[in-house]
Amino acid sequence: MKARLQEMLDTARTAIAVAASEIQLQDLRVSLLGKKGTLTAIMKGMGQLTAEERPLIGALANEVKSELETLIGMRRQELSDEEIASRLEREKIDVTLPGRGTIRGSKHPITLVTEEITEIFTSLGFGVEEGPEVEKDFYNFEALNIPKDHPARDMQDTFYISDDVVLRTHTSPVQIRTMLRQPPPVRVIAPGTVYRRDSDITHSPMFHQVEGFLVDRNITFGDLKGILTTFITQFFGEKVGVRFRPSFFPFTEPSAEVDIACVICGGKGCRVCKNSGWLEILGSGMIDPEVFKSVDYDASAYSGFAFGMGLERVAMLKYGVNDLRLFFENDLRFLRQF
Ligand code: 2NL
Repeated sequence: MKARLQEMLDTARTAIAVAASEIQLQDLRVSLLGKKGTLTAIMKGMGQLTAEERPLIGALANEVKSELETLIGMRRQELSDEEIASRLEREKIDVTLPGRGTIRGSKHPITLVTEEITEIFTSLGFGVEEGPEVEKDFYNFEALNIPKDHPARDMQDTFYISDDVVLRTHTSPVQIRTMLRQPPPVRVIAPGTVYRRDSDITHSPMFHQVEGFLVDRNITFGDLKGILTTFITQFFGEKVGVRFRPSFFPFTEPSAEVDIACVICGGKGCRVCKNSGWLEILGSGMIDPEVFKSVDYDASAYSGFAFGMGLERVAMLKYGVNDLRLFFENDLRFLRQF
């Protein structure tokens, strides 16, 4: 029995040393030391031993058992350490790697100039109004003293929805609605999308405008010049040259177009300013008494000025964009630059 115990110990040592997993080790433990295991099987022979041999073999069996338990415990610890080490290796992350970063969009240049213009005028006390893009003929034309036979009403320029409904050709109808809603004093700008039947390299059938007006007692052309000069110098820079040039609009009298010194050549003359040294950026004037009549304002007690500008043009000059179509193509290589 002693030899069998010794032999079992030797075989078991090797088996424990090569056990490749904790499950294998557990199975091994059951087959060696369990109720139906090798050790139990050997000990069944105890009955045949003499009274002197029995305690010796019993002690030896206990030693074998306790040695195997120690070996199994050590091997279990080894396997568990190996598993932890291999998981640490497999699941290693480099916390110093840079993050992937969030891809951020950017604002469209037309949005940027709209916001900047709005900021300048609100700081001068103007409110901001919006209105419908599909308009009654009355708000778009009639109330603005644009008579039925005026060239601006020509089928070539206006999108007609029906006989007396159009896509607004400017944001003036927003201002007419504002005046019909509230009495003077009032100062408001109206940014928005407008439509004209015009489509070539320099005209888009849908484009953007900001119009504005101010009505109060004793408003003069001096107020118009002051407000618009303040706006232009804030928008294009303190040093930019500004000039007011007589013009005509059916809804203002007198009327003036406003030019800035060419932002490309500084006034010397170039292709962009067609060698004049000046760029037109605004139309303006003192609101015609005929318009006041349409909105029931008392023209003998109140006066006011109004102005309008095209945002694509302003954005082209401000950002040095040389092709109008870039604003409508939504090419990300263009849009990402703003
Ligand atoms: C231009 C010219 C202008 C106005 C717009 C206006 C509005 C009302 C009454 C009187 Cl409700 N006038 N708007 C006045 C003068 C010029 O725009 O060249 N726009 C791009």
